[in-house]
Amino acid sequence: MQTSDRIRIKRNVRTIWISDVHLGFPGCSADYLLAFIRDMRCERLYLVGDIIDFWALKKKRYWPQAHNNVVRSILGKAKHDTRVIYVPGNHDEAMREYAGLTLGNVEIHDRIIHETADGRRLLVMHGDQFDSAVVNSKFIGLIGSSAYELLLRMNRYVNWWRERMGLDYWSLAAATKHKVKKAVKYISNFEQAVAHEAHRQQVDGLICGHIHRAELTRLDGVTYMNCGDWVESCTALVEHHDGTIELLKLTDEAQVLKRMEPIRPELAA
Ligand SMILES: [Mn+2]
Repeated sequence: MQTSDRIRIKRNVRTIWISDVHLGFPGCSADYLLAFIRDMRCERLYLVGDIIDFWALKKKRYWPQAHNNVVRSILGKAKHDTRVIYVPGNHDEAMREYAGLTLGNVEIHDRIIHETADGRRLLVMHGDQFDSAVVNSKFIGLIGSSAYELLLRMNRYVNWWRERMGLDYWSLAAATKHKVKKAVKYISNFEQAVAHEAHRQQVDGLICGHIHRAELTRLDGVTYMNCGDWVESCTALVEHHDGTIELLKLTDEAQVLKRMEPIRPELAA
């Protein structure tokens, strides 16, 4: 059965956010993603990091045709009527050096604020920036202090260490299976750090990825949205033309997991 026969969406939306695609990693569900991208029309497509998995490619060269097709499909959208914005993550960190540039119609930003049709301001970033704080719950207690700010600035060294130790998101996936308590603590620390950052940046919400756990919820007065991933969950966030945001899961049919109505629909274009 062809993947394209199974997924029929044909939807026109204002914005799509996807993250943690991990092209170059054998676990990437490239066929599903391709079907999703081809069936959606959008004005803006945000690639919220870990799109190409350079860590996996460094270990083993793996790049099947399906992964080329995903890249071509995205570049094709960028060439025509979609504004494509690439916000790199830790697995494609090299792209961060090119923040501010537009390569092949793809804009690269380290982080960027998206304004919804109903006027909400959402900060879009990958989320690995919080790693140094979330790995240990002692650090999360430092939120708001100068030690916490320093910790976040030191994060690139944490990533460097993680890459060399061969630690990546799988440590979380493994933790979920074997040490449920620890994983729950990790996720709640991550969400707390996200909410804090949203307040600090004075935005209405934050969209990220990184922990491979899709979410759309209110937290400490801000909206926390996580794109999930295209390794296991096959999820995406979409914004409709009135500012409604939905979390979609690609199964046989696109399934709406969670939905957030526009706050001020009268402002919607
Ligand atoms: Mn990541």
